[in-house]
Amino acid sequence: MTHEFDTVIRHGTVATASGTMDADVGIRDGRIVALAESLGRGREEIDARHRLVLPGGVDAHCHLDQPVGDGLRMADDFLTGTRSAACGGTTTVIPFAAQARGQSLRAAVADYHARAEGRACVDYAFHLIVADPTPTVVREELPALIDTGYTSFKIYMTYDDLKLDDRQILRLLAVARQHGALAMVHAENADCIAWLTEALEAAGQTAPRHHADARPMVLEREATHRAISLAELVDVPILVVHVSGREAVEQIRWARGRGLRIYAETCPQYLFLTAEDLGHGYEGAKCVCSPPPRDVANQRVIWDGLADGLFTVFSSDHAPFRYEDPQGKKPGGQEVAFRHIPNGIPGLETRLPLLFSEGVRTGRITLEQFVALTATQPARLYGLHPRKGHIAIGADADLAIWDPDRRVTVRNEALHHAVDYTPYEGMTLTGWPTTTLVRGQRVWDHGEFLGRPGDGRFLRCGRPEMARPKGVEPAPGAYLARRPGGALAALAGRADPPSPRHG
Ligand code: DUC
Ligand code: ZN
Ligand code: ZN
Repeated sequence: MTHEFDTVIRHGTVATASGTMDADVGIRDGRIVALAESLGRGREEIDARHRLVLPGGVDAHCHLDQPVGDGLRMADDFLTGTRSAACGGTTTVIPFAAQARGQSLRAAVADYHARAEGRACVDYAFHLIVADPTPTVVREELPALIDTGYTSFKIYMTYDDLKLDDRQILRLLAVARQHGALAMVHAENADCIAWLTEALEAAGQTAPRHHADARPMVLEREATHRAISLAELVDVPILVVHVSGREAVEQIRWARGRGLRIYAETCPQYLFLTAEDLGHGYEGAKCVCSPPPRDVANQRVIWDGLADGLFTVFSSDHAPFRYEDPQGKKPGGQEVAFRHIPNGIPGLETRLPLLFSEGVRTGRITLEQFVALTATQPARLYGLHPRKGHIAIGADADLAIWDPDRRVTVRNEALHHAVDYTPYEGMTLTGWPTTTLVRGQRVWDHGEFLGRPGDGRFLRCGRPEMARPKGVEPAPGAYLARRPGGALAALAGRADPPSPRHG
């Protein structure tokens, strides 16, 4: 008997970012080749009656096997991290190839490829982290990497080993503009954090809960405003990552009101955790992340931003450190002062079920918004559309089949990451993916992980359409940048000239 398709997913409700339909999905050679009320036979048939068929999630912000130094180590590598992603309905991840100071950006990328190859179980692309924007990096390495499919990079405004000053940020934004990349910004004011940390330590206030005291919202607000202003000067879009609450949201709304292309990301920790979760003795270290979780009123602001379109993407910011681990939240086996606790919480597997249960099931956001925030828009924003994050003819058959009524109480022992806790332990959620397919292959099916290390493919990202400058009523910086061989281009790679003298 001949089959028209490799696989047919039958009788499901197919949801995209623009609507839902009752349809069969026909898959051949790893791609979606037909969508119709009723399709011919497939070699494999999946019954999706009473199920939702969604694009597999695109988690555009997660950290896997990223070198962190200081004797610390991330718990998840590309195998355990992507396994966990697949079991939570995510089919593409975009973690970070991080440059260390003094390291070439190309070397950082080569090292990161070696970590992923042969281990990833879902498809992956890389963002870059630029920590050392030397003239060679800015003039040669970064443009060459953008050309070859690494079209987004993260800029830090905090952390001593990563932070860049405004002039360095401007240079990188000019490169993003010139070469069509998207800059992502971690917006917190480093000097203010350092000052508050010193004061808290002097007062003996070193418990994990003081991590939140050292990073109040005003510091996120200031840095967000500054990042927006720098982007306006250069006339280039940016994405503000992991927005935590009202103060940063207000800055982004203000920027949008001015017609600037400022995109925003938020994460589960800002919907489901508060600063009080840092307050249970040293166990609070489990919820140490930056920016820190805020309070219930700020959670509402984030929900509003998801519902009204302020947020472009919803990512996990999975940054996995084990709690009972001398390379994790207890460095050297000790309960340490908050400044030494590695930042980050796990969330790759729970990202989608949390938002589905508490967003879609409660009516806070629509199913279409859910798909847009978790799959379609991340793919667009990072140059993976229309291949990823979308159900359409020709797209990769990356799909998650959801039981929208399934009740699951989150237990870390049932998750598939290598972290020894989840901040969401004991939450009961409604809705969970029963089956996940990557390019037509089942990687998660009714409680069983079926993926194979090495089956995940590296994705070269295109230049994102959303990263295009406005090019309207340009700021002076933009004018300079647009001229062929213009002044801003020339400045991009220059070493710092001496500062003007005073007096
Ligand atoms: N920023 C991130 O994006 N992830 C983890 C920690 C941090 O500060
Ligand atoms: Zn960050
Ligand atoms: Zn992160």
